[in-house]
Amino acid sequence: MTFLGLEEDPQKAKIVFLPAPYDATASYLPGARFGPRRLLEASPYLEFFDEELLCSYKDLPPFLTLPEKELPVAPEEALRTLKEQLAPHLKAGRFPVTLGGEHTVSLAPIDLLRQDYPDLLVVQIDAHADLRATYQGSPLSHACVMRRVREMGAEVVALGVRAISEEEYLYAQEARISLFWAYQLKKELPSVLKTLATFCAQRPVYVTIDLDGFDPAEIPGVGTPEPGGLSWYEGLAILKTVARYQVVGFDVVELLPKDERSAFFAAKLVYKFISYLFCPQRAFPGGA
Ligand SMILES: [Mn+2]
Repeated sequence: MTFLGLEEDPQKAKIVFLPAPYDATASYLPGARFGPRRLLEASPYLEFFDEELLCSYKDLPPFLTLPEKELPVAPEEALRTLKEQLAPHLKAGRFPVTLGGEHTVSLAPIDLLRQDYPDLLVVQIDAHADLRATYQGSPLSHACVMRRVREMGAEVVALGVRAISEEEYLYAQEARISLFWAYQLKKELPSVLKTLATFCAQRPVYVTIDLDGFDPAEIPGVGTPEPGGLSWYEGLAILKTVARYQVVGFDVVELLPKDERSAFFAAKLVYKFISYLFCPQRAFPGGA
């Protein structure tokens, strides 16, 4: 199974898709392990021509979709397996796109990329801060993932957050994590994007997209649907802004594909972001 259902030539590939079918620490609704497969299955049904950028996959660098590997239940072992699978492709200079799976899987590409980009900035789209020290007894849980990222030394900017514990809030202040609440994005998106751009201009950027950052009315197929999330176009405005800078990888996680439209939404989001990053036209009508 390949992204967009295309025939791929591994020698030529510049963009690599890593399926990460993992949901062992899911707390509310399990099933994100089926996310990568459903996203890939939906992807051939996308319209390949992009009406905004006036380009298609033929204008983009060639893709390679890695085979989906069954992952061990223990998170540290699952992460090790993912890193082993991805590492040779990073060495070959390929741009990594990780498809989740629960949010914990982001630690694999981020850990690897930090070796090449020690000053990495991680831009997070998410309903939750994911800054707990531990969750249900585990430090390697979807609810702790961004705390682990911060502890690795990466700067973190989170957008769309609307569910946070007091502990996480205090940690975010102490660790100087920039949080842009969902209500702020709704009210003052242009000024948030301006601030985001100043962060991204300074260092290489990794983007982690937890699909629950979007509104569950648009994408109900997530593990923890929080009301009041980003619209499709608000999310695209964020990705367009970030795409103007040095993005070195991204992931789309927490797809819990219990309906068709959520997998389609996720597949289209992946295609859109890749197009923003790599389409040579990058016309960006409407401004970004
Ligand atoms: Mn998350």
